Amino acid sequence: MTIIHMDISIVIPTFNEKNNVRLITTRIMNILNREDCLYEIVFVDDSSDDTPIVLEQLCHEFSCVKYLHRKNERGLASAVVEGFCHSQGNQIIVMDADLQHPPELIPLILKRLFQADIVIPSRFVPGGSDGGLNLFRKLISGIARGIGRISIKRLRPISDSTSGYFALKRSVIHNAHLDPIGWKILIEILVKGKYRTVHEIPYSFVAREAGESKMSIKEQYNYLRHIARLVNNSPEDRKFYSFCVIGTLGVLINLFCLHIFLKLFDMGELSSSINSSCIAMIHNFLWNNYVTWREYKSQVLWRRIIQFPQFSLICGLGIAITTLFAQIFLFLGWNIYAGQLLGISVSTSWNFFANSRWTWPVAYNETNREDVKPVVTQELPSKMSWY
Ligand SMILES: Nc1nc2c(ncn2[C@@H]2O[C@H](COP(=O)(O)OP(=O)(O)O)[C@@H](O)[C@H]2O)c(=O)[nH]1
Ligand SMILES: [Mg+2]
Repeated sequence: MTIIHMDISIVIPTFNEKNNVRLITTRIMNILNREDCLYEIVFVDDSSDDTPIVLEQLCHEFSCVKYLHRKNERGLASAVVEGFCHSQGNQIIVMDADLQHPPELIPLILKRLFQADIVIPSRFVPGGSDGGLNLFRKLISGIARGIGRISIKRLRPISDSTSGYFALKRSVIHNAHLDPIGWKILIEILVKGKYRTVHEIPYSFVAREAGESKMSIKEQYNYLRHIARLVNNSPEDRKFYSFCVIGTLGVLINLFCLHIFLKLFDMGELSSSINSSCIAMIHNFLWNNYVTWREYKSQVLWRRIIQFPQFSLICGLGIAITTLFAQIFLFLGWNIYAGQLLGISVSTSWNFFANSRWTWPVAYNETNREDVKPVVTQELPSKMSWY
């Protein structure tokens, strides 16, 4: 038996693309037949129209074409995962069937895939454009990308993390449990994959000529669910949100206790304020110890003893930072609420950083060890003059 060593798999999800699949196949073949490589084009199809018939014809005509038809199943991202399982190439390129992703970029993508683990043709690096989208879609897509970047650390340096056009070495997804919701398979790979380097290439997203977009409001909702699930499963991202939620709860508890001490116990203002702050601080410490940094509780006794005073000291400095901002704004004749708000943002970041660094130091070390920060590079448009 001869074992065929496949170099490249092009995975293409399709839903009702009968007028596009032949075109995309011939354009890819025209390009890859010029390269010295063994390749396959794998369509994963959920269509309810005649697309499977055209795909069947293509399979008979060209040995490099394969297709898989899923009955009663939908989902772009899950189709791509299925494509990963049924393909063999060491290098995988994922692209849409509707020619919005120019196949002419493939040679450059493959060249860059020698140096980088993941290559992303991007609409948002200098030289790229998302001209193929209308203004409303551009706005929605921008907001979606922004939410992803704010929520998930690994997406932050990537300019086009929602791109449907990307390439990766198979080793990136080896042993990764890919379980995406909806459409955006690339964010799943960027969060769960094993990689060191990402390279972005500018390209122009072209307008669709045949067929219509299947993007819907439901898919935007699925995207938010997907982001929420990824955050929940990623300790490095979950920690900060958990810290903020506990901090907000702490403020409410602080105000509630202040009210009780003043009105029910008739205590003085100063002692009511100090007592309620202490209660809130204990509340925050316990929750952070058992939830935010739950994976990193120290086993060393002396460290456990000094943890609470350390936490209080750091948070005390945080209160001083907030007060300082409010006072500076007041001094400059600006709005004190704006100053307080800015102070809260700065002190929250300080509290989180300092407690990660000193109160739960194992967490800090672990985070740094696990999180070998991927290097993200971008192609200079001048290098692409041939394209
Ligand atoms: N297998 C599969 N492919 C899909 C599904 N929805 C969309 N696609 C394909 O995914 C690609 C991108 O979809 P498209 O509607 O062009 O999205 P847009 O470019 O964001 O407007 C196209 O090749 C579609 O045929 C689906 O549910 N299953
Ligand atoms: Mg499209």
